[in-house]
Amino acid sequence: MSNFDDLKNAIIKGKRDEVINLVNELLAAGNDVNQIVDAGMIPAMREIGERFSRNEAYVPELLIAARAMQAGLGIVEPLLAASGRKSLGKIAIGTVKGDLHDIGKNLVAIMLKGAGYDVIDLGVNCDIAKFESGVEQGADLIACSALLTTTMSYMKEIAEHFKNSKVKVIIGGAPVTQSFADEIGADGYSDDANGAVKLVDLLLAKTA
Ligand code: B1M
Repeated sequence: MSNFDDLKNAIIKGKRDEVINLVNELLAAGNDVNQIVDAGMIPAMREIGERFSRNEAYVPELLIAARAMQAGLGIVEPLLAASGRKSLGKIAIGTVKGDLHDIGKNLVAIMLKGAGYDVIDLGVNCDIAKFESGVEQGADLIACSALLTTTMSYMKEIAEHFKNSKVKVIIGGAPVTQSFADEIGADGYSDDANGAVKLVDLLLAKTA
């Protein structure tokens, strides 16, 4: 008989097929889909994120866990939508204009999803109009990623564009720093995917 801890551990270890079997077993046993997500799946991504922050797990482990999480989410997502589950908030994430790097952005997106947020993935090469489209779809917060020193400057335009709106803007990516975030007036900065989740928790709780 499977339980939520088995599911959590299977996600952390990145055992995709086991995750699919466990989610199906838990559903077949009559468990509520929200409970499966809250007790098995979200804690797994929070845990792997914490390990990543403590340098006890690295990008490959995070990607493998994310892949296993995605497999589980693929099964529960239609059921969650039907259950009327309330999300913690909606985030539009994208890599900024001129920049095609998306591995870090995808990690941040999956961690946010894993933490219980609705995520609109706008993809790469996103200009302000693209981020605006995320806001039109109901995003409370915009998360921007940049990997190039030549593209991070565009974050200033994004921060300025949303300055007088109620939408929060957070930034991240290898060349980005807290002092750059302060300088351009972004609402927050994180240097990794787990930190991005904590930042969003803080910013959206403050505005709730
Ligand atoms: Co490019 N590239 N690349 N590249 N690339 C870098 C970034 C570079 C540092 C390599 C180097 O020269 N040493 C360099 C940038 C130099 C600079 O600007 N100072 C560089 C360059 C120059 C280029 C090209 C210009 C090369 C060329 O064509 N001449 C070109 C640009 C294309 C473009 O974007 N217009 C280019 C192209 C590519 C590939 C397409 C080949 C490929 C990208 C594939 C893809 O993403 N689908 C690629 C790759 C893979 C890299 C490196 C090797 C790895 C980047 C990566 O994925 N890291 C990179 C060198 C390096 O970093 N060692 C390099 C892993 C990822 C998990 O980390 O994205 O930092 P990262 O994300 C982290 C955090 O930063 C943070 O969380 C993540 C998880 O911890 N984070 C956020 C990221 N976004 C966040 C958002 C947040 C919060 C946190 O909130 C909003």
